[in-house]
Amino acid sequence: MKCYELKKSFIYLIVFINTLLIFTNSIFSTTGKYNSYDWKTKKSTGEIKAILTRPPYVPPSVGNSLAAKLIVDMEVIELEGELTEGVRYIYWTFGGTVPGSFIRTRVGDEVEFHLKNHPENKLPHNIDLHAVTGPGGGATSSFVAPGHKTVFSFKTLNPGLYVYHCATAPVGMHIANGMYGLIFVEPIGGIPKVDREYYVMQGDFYTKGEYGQQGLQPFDMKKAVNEMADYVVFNGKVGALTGDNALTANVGETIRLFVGNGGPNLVSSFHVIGEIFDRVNIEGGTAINENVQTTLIPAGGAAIIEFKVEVPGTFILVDHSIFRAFNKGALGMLKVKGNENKAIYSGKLQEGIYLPEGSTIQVMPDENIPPEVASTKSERILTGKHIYNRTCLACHQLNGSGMSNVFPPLANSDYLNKDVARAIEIILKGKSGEITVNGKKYSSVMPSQLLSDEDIANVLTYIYNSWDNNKTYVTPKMVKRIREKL
Ligand code: HEC
Ligand SMILES: [Cu+2]
Repeated sequence: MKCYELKKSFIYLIVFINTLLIFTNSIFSTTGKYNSYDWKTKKSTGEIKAILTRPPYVPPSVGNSLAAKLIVDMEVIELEGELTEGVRYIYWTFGGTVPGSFIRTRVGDEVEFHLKNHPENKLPHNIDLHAVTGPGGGATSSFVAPGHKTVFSFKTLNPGLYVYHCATAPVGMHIANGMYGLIFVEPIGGIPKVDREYYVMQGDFYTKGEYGQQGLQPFDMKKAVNEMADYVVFNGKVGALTGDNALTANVGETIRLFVGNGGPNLVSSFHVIGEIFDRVNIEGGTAINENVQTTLIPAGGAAIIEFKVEVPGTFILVDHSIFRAFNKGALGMLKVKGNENKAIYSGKLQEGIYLPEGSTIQVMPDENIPPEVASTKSERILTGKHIYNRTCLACHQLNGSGMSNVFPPLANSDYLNKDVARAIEIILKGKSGEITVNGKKYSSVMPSQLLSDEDIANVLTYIYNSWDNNKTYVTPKMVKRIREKL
């Protein structure tokens, strides 16, 4: 009897200690900010100021901490920025960036949202968060004129990755100018830890001038209504995720991409060249699809994408509506460093890099095209032009103009004109690493081109004798000599 009582109280003690441990753990651990707890109502009274991050960064996980009152402080800022090199645009932003600051919260949080409209702004704005259960997703309560602020609150009922955006008339125009971002509501207990998390959001832009037309470009309402986008970009501008701005990772790491699509019009066929998504939270919800090549992200929608990187190289993020990627800017990069794994990927390419689609032309021998014979300089120029259009144009663009931050120009290129042997070598071997062309840095990948000596001589003669280059005449003999030395 006595023994039994002792055992019972011992069990009580254990249970008590355990409960205490669990409480202190959830109150003090993970973020270290949850330090108020109302013992009567058994609710956290913690008021936490939300950590907001600019793209491509994501705030730290909130893990399995208790729900709390989360203060989100966001400012609407209208500012001039660069859509691509030499093209200025007036962006309207949540927090000064496109997409707007990333908000991370958890199910059960009471979010107190402070929206400020900077006094120097010209227009009123508001916010509609898809994570809100309530009229207008908050839009009806958050309309705010320049120089004012508004506060409203909501409870996060559903976990998931949600888009937020401005919903002030004309709604399409506010979104087209960059007023969108993501809010992630973690499920109870949090989500599995990964090595790296990034924030990527697609958007389409409509300008008075065509793609690349220089100067300050006003918004074009007619093109927007007709859904004729001039730019389709990740994170607000061409090249926001290329070159020095590329996302980075190491071999063996697991990456989680929080990908949204602000639209206003276009649906994204999101794809990473050379990777397969191990897991995708479809449309940002709870359902997980596995082993996905391309995931559809609706305008005003999102997806959580996870994959492990097994081999080094540059992996290209695209909207696989592919002209958008190569001609309108929807192209980003994930640079993975580490040791090669020949069992998973080996090939004649350097660093195990997967060829972007634009270059499949070179890998397939031109079986159906009879070889064109050229013996004079002018014949080489003519033949070279056909080779250029088939082989190089996809990247270096019409008239050798290149694409800012991604593909260097061949027109009037100081780099090209300085050294013929080097140019021949680049075509034979491909090129990666940083180079400077006409004062601008490029750090990208050109795959080797499977062309004959004859073809290389012709295409280079064409390029050297076009677009203000220095008129060098390249012969098959010159190419042969360099090929033999490689
Ligand atoms: C898949 C895209 C792609 C294709 C196709 C391609 N290039 Fe390139 N090219 C690049 C990139 C990217 C660079 C810069 C590499 C770097 O940053 O190190 C480059 C660099 C160059 C350069 C040196 C830089 C300059 O601007 O003078 C030359 C010359 C060149 N390419 C010629 C060609 C020719 C000729 C062809 C066709 C036979 C061709 N390229 C096909 C992507 C491509
Ligand atoms: Cu607005």
